[in-house]
Amino acid sequence: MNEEISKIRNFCIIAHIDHGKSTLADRMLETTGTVEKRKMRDQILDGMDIERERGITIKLQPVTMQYRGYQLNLIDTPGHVDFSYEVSRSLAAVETAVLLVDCTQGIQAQTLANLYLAMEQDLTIIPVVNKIDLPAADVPKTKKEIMDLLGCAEDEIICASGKTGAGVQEILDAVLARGQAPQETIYAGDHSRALIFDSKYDTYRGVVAYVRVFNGTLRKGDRIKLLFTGAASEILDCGIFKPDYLSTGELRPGAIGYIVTGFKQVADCRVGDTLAIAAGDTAQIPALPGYKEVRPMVFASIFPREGSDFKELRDAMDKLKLNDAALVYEPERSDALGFGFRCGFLGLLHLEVFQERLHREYNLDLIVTMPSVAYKVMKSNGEEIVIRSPQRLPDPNHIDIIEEPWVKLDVISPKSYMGNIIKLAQEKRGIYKNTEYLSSAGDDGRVLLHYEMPMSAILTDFYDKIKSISAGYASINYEYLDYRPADVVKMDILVAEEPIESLATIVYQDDAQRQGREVVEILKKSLAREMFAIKSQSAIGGKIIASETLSAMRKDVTAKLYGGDVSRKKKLLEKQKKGKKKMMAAGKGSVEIPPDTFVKILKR
Ligand SMILES: Nc1nc2c(ncn2[C@@H]2O[C@H](COP(=O)(O)OP(=O)(O)OP(=O)(O)O)[C@@H](O)[C@H]2O)c(=O)[nH]1
Ligand SMILES: [Mg+2]
Repeated sequence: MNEEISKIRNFCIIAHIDHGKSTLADRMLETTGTVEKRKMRDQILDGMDIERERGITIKLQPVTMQYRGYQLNLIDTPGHVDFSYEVSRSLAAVETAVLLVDCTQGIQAQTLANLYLAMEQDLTIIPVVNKIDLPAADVPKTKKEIMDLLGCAEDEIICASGKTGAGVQEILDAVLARGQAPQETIYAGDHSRALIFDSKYDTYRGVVAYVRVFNGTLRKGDRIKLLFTGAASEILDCGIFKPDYLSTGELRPGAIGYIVTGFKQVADCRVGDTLAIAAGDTAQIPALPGYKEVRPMVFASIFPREGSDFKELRDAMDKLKLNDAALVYEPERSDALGFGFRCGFLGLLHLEVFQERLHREYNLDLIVTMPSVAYKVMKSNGEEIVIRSPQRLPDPNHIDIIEEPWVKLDVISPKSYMGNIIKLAQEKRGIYKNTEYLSSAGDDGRVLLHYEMPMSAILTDFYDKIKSISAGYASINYEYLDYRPADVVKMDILVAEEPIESLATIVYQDDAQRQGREVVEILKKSLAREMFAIKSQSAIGGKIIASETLSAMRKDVTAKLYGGDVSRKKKLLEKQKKGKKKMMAAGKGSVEIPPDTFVKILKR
């Protein structure tokens, strides 16, 4: 191994959401003098506005630091379950994972999920008990949980605080001492190769690839070829993250950095692809192991509010897709809403964030349909189709069986909330499998409950409910399991007698009445009063199952006419009546459905 590569350490920080990854990264950036004091701010690696506003990490973020003569390449990762693809892609670029556990919370569902991802990659795990400055800190108990989980010795666990900076040097030293240096993978050829683990569209630089170099050196001006897409170009510039782009002109073996690719089409540059320095035939160059395809869990359609914005929407989607590898989409056309895209997401937060990015970064005004899982339909003629949108559900007479996706659900909770959780899971059609005890820490120990559950239940309010019945202590993780038969029907929603396509959903037959009621009640509350009464209705197969009416606002047009002139008063009232008729006739255009209505309906 050459001298230089032995002085590199690549590592990730992984943890459950909010356990303090980005804050700890701040302290590392300070300790290593990577960011000037005056430029420092909280969670500096959370660069996007949405990340800062919501206080959560959404995107992985690499940064290069110098420490005791070593080059440390850190990747900060998100903790929320919807962004776990960011974590798994980061893990493939590093040798070491610093696993944080907030000592007021203990091991949570994503602690486990992310740890298992790191173990699959054979990474060195450095366990850290974090937030030891908090009054509610329970360090011994958290240490015990970690030892039970990893089978490690107590003195391998580092105690730290991202608030006070305690333990930060110790963690960095452990990354140097316990973490492996990157290895140049051995293979017969001598081409330089790098793994693309993320990418981004930059207004000035165009398509930028985030890479981990596995063999050789990449230099500005080199001809490059992507082994999967076959796209060829030239390195226009390359460098490292400080955390802003810092041009270095070359990337050495083992390094993590960025490459300005010169690709004209964003589709050319795919995460998981191998970037090789080569011109001409590349058939003899083996590709690096890429990534598993992600399986979208939630589908919703996105339409521009103004039909003329469709091209802008398509362009924005392509660019955002480059920075959001978990997103899938295909064009769609709807009679009521025009041209748009059917999109697949990993969860509701993913959908929310994507929608918000389209709005903020591309200034697009959108209509988003009610999110839904993908159903499998066996038609009576034997044909099997996948339905990702309620609109596409065939006529019930032509359906033999509908199947819905199920997930394997893990819930971690203090023992005392177990009863509440079991009750909630039952209401959501969950099937209880078994319970594991996380630690032998007596009566206040915590449990890991295993369930199987329809994915649609988790899509709606499950996460919020589980938080509220456990005083915020329980956490969940889930993964796709299989498809199972479901007795479901399409429920239409009508406002002012007009079907509102974006609000149609697929519901359980035995629950349709209740859901239909709830939706019209929410609509009644969220619609703005008009000059005419607005009826909201739920319907199944053309049959109204629930209805609510929001009464008209009666503008008193005659109020200003005191006394006298009866004929004028009559005329004015006539005019008002006509106005009402006109508005009613305007149909769907006349009643505004507030954009947050679907979130209210989902989270009812
Ligand atoms: N008291 C105390 N608070 C901390 C510490 N570390 C983080 N916090 C707070 O915990 C919250 C979450 O911190 P983040 O650093 O954003 O957590 P994260 O793990 O990066 O969160 P995600 O990236 O969204 O998963 C913030 O309000 C921090 O101020 C710590 O060591 N002590
Ligand atoms: Mg973070």
